Amino acid sequence: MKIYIDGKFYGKDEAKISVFDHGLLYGDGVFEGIRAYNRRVFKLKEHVDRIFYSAKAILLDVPLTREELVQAVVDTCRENDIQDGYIRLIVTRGVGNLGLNPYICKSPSVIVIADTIQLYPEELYQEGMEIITVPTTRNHVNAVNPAIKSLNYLNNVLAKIEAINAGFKEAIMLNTAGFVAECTGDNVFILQNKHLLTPPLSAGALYGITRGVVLDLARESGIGTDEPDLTRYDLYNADECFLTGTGAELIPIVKIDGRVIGTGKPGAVTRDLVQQYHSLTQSSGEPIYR
Ligand code: PXG
Repeated sequence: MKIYIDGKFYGKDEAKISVFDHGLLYGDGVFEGIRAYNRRVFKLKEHVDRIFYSAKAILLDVPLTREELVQAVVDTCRENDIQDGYIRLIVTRGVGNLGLNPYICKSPSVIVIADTIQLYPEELYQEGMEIITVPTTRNHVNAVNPAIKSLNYLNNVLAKIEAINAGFKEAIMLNTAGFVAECTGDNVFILQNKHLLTPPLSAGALYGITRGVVLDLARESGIGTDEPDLTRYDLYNADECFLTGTGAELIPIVKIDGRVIGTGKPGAVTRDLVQQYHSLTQSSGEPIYR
């Protein structure tokens, strides 16, 4: 495995950053999780745009242009002979001292890792997954805005721990007002009266790339979409439910907090969107090999 750090490639054991990097000391940095399918990087421009937006929000200057960042990702995939894979793009604040002040850190680092990922077992994609809501509240938008894909994921990690300790693989997080925000690493959708609904970004959700693709696919199929505030009641009474994420793709949800969703099987609209998403991932993206 070859890992990209600031323009050079290193073997897995040699790919290291300083213990004084504020990415490690304070979670001060931003990242992206990206997928490659069929020798192409899916929605690469969208991921690069989002890391620039995340960086802007934390006053971090990405040391490369958008074009150079695209190139770094593609080069890392090629260096690792990637056909299908999962890519982690990271920009850290860089080396500073033990104080919080980020302005001490003069050169942010760019890291690209190309690997594989399997978030959930295949059978759950067929049968649907059961999830719960957890006590840990999603970060308030005026604290660390969940729209920022920052290296500080403790809010999500705490919720994930609560899910796993209770015997579940993913958790729904509510915001400080009690509305549904998102899951620890996935956005959440429901189908209600033939309308596809997902929480608004203001509820404290990441502007998921997969979320955006699914909203587009639904509209193209003539399915109405909306982004209203949702409560747990809305989830429990949904006709269908699924989660979206780069790693998870679309995964059907059939039970939430013990309530059976719809028929208890993945719904027809969900299954149709899964099909459409798969064909899109197979047929589009930034080519790795010319
Ligand atoms: N919400 C959050 C909080 C995320 O971290 C998504 C939604 C889905 O966004 P995209 O753009 O991928 O459709 C994410 C991204 C994991 C893991 O191990 C998940 C993500 C990132 C890193 C790790 O579950 N999901």
